[in-house]
Amino acid sequence: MAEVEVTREGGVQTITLNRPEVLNAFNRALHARLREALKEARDPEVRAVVLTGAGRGFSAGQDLKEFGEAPDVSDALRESYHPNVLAIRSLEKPVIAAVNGVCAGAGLSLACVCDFRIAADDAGFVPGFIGIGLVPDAGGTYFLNRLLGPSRAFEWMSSNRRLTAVEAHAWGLVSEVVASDALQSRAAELAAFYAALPTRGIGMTKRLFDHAGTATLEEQLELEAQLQSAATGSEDFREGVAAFLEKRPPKFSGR
Ligand code: LHQ
Repeated sequence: MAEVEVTREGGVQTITLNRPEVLNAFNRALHARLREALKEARDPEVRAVVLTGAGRGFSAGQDLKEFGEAPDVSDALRESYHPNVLAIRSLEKPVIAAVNGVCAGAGLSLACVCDFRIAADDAGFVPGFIGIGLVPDAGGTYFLNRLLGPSRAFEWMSSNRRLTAVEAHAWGLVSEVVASDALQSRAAELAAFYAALPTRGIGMTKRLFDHAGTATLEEQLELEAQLQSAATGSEDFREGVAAFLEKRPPKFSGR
């Protein structure tokens, strides 16, 4: 059985973490397969990605059995988690986390690396790290700081409190809460919606918001100007303007 399953439906690639017997905890094989899946997602025909989990968990974070075997945790993080975190951020298309169940530790970090999250009504968000004396990793402090603000992020991460999907929605951590049995169809519907939009423009919007996290106003204005110039060179820009002038719906190709 593959540790990560990949399916393609039109312009949507769905990546399913697939170790349900351990709530999709990350082991080396899962990291490696996720890396391949994220490479496949670079295909220009893929215009939106859904990341989800098999069974009743999204991911319970690091596999604590395998962790015991790691000689050096910092090297393990650099070699296994970091490339996948960076691969998601550098994908120039939306990556939607469909949080189907419990989401803990580095699994929570990974969900927060995605562009946005929707959750099943019975999903739970568990910091995990401090429960075993660790600090948040795999980008957890970077993204939670931005999503929740430093005070709320610190309070939550250090308390190890389990958050319900409804609370996560109230905090802005997830953009939608869906009945558990409707989660995958809603994720597919949302991803298909994004896959029909001007993908290059969306990819560059993602880059701009990432850049805004650390840039000065002058740097941000400059990157906006450069990427707007690139956007005006896209086929989708020409199609968007033509459709507007011809008073018809646009048909974007993603090019
Ligand atoms: C698991 C796991 C798991 C293995 C459930 N591993 N089996 C750290 C260190 C080094 C390098 C890289 O990065 C990291 C980052 C991290 O992610 S640290 C945080 C690691 N994660 C955790 O500490 C969470 C541990 N899990 C839990 O606290 C609970 O399982 C949660 C709250 C997630 C879910 O609780 P329940 O719904 O009650 O499920 P369960 O505990 O019964 O788990 C179901 C099965 O999954 C069970 O196996 P079993 O054979 O007894 O049925 C668990 O042992 C297994 N499992 N998490 N991380």
